[in-house]
Amino acid sequence: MTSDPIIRLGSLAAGVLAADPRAVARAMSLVEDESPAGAELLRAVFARTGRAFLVGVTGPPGAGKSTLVDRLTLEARAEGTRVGVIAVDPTSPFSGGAVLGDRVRMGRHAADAGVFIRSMATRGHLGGVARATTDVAAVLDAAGTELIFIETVGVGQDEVDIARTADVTVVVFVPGTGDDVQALKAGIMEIADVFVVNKADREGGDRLVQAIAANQALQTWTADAWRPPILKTVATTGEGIPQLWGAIGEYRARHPRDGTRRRARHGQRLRELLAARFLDHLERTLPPGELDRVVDRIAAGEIDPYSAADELVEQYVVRRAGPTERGVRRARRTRRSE
Ligand SMILES: Nc1nc2c(ncn2[C@@H]2O[C@H](COP(=O)(O)OP(=O)(O)OP(=O)(O)O)[C@@H](O)[C@H]2O)c(=O)[nH]1
Ligand SMILES: [Mg+2]
Repeated sequence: MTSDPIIRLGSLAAGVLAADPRAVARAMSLVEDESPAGAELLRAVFARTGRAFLVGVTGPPGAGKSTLVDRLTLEARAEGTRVGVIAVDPTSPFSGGAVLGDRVRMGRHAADAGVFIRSMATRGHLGGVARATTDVAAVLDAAGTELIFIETVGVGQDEVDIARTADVTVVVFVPGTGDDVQALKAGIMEIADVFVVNKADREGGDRLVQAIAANQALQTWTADAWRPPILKTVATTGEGIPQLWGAIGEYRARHPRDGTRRRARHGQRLRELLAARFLDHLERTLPPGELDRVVDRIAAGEIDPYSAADELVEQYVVRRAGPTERGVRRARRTRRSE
């Protein structure tokens, strides 16, 4: 292999596009670490993304999400669809535990070249997870993965956000845990396109179905609106899985060219990148020590952080804008005061 990083990266991108498992695994690590090489790789393969369908699966810890995804993967593989699975684990401080657990459950797909499985630990920097998940999904997409499951524990806002921006969102509940009440508070009801009551072999499955239905009944539904179905499953035996698979397919068929969520994902990503680059740029433009001096003033109670931020932007961004910009701003102000 050549030592030239650009050529190396080029061959990595080629490997990803050819769905070479080692290249895909390496590429996913690069983007997950948010390394510059990861960004370069995404640049190289981006034009080949946009075909994958993202299925968000979210719900409380231990609800059976991985077992469900494992079953759904079997359904997809039976149709010859190439599958990617991204499991986001908020608890593990490093990826070891999550990877092992999911490997055990997803073990039957280990030898299947049509399935990529990735566990991502959040490593305590929650803000980065949504970002990394989008990018890991883009790598799988570029590798020709047609269906990508994203499993998140529906506890934090970040996990909920990840599930929300998938093309279809499956929300999993289990009977007898009081999760239904918590979920209503967490606002998870609104993001569901399909409800699953898993562990329906347990007591209270029907009661939970009724509770979700009662909640749904509080909303007004227009005739053509998609009303999220509420399905009972036993993921361990496969009961109800064909119905769940069918519901996902139906949702997809009913929203054929719905690019809204894809657009939302891109919009979110662009804003994140801009914010990071803007801060970077500002830190490079400011006189040395300026930021620390402002922090000192905030700490001393001389200024609040909001005014400080406004002041910095006014001084180092707005005033540096070209004369035309200034002219436009002045013209606007004059117009307003007229
Ligand atoms: N009785 C019963 N057990 C189930 C069912 N589905 C999953 N389980 C069991 O529940 C446990 C948790 O399942 P997982 O699939 O790991 O759940 P998860 O939601 O992915 O868990 P985390 O990723 O840790 O949040 C496992 O022991 C499963 O075998 C079900 O329908 N009925
Ligand atoms: Mg799991």
